[in-house]
Amino acid sequence: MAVIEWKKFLIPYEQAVEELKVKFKSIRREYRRKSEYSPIEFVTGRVKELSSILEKANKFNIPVHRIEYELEDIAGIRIMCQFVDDIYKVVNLIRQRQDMQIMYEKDYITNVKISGYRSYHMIIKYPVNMADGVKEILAELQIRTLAMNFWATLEHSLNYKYKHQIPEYIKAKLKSSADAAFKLDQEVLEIKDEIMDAQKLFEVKSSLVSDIMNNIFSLMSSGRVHEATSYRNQLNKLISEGEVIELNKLLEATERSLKAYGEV
Ligand code: 0O2
Ligand code: 0O2
Repeated sequence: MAVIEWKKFLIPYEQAVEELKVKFKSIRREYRRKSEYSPIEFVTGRVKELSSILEKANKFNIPVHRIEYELEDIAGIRIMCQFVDDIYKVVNLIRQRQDMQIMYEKDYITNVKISGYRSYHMIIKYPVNMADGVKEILAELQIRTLAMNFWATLEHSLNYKYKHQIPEYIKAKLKSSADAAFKLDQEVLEIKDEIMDAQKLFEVKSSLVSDIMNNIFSLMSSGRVHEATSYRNQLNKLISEGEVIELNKLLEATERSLKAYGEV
């Protein structure tokens, strides 16, 4: 295939990656809007480099016309979770979707790879609406914790540097760091409720602060500078150490002030 043909070949994959990133990021946004805990921490995506596509096709003896059917990770999405049990929540969310079809799943969390690699993979068929019709492509979803991602990223760079011939002493270090990442995932799972409470508290407080600030701006813009300044000073005192109950009281006070002047 000529370069121009390759560029054309990759268009639906590029579109699929963009769309899937938006879709998974929206799930996170929806949870946050509802002030609920999101099993998705962040999402990344990429289209495989042409050199890597050709390298993999060569390795597995895949002829050019079969690449789109046999190379499943030309479009790749990575979904990062904070905790191991979030991964299975995300897997279930994906299983319920109507806009993608699961071809098969690979659970490298239960079946850890010899390298120490852990992650949950799902190969999906995804329809892309192109200018001249629908094109179905294959995409790989990798779902993993932050610790799994940290390890896989380091190991991937070392494999790249040593062209898959990592020296034994580095391999041994990688193996023990994979064990450490596994232990980290297990230990944080034990304090998941504590961590979730802390994160929720942070969300609640920052939402209160932003509502109070909005009210202060409204007071300010309607010329009640004195009142606004007084609330601003009270908020400054509460921002670092204030409890939710105190922030709530301040929010109510600013709302009363606005109501008194018929602004809400
Ligand atoms: P925000 O505001 O940071 O939440 P893009 O095209 O930029 O949307 P792309 O090209 O995949 O997405 O970018 P990239 O650099 O791969 O990162 C995607 C998102 O993941 C970005 O957020 C990064 O901030 C976030 N990200 C990357 N690495 C980490 C990490 O180690 N921890 C956390 N928490 N987030 C990370 P957004 O979507 O731009 O939005
Ligand atoms: P990239 O884009 O560089 O990440 P394989 O037989 O392993 O070549 P297969 O059978 O198609 O590939 O799928 P598999 O084993 O499920 O792996 C697909 C992808 O999972 C890999 O893509 C990696 O992203 C990731 N992966 C699998 N095993 C490992 C591992 O031991 N370490 C790390 N860091 N990542 C792994 P590619 O092809 O490497 O491409």
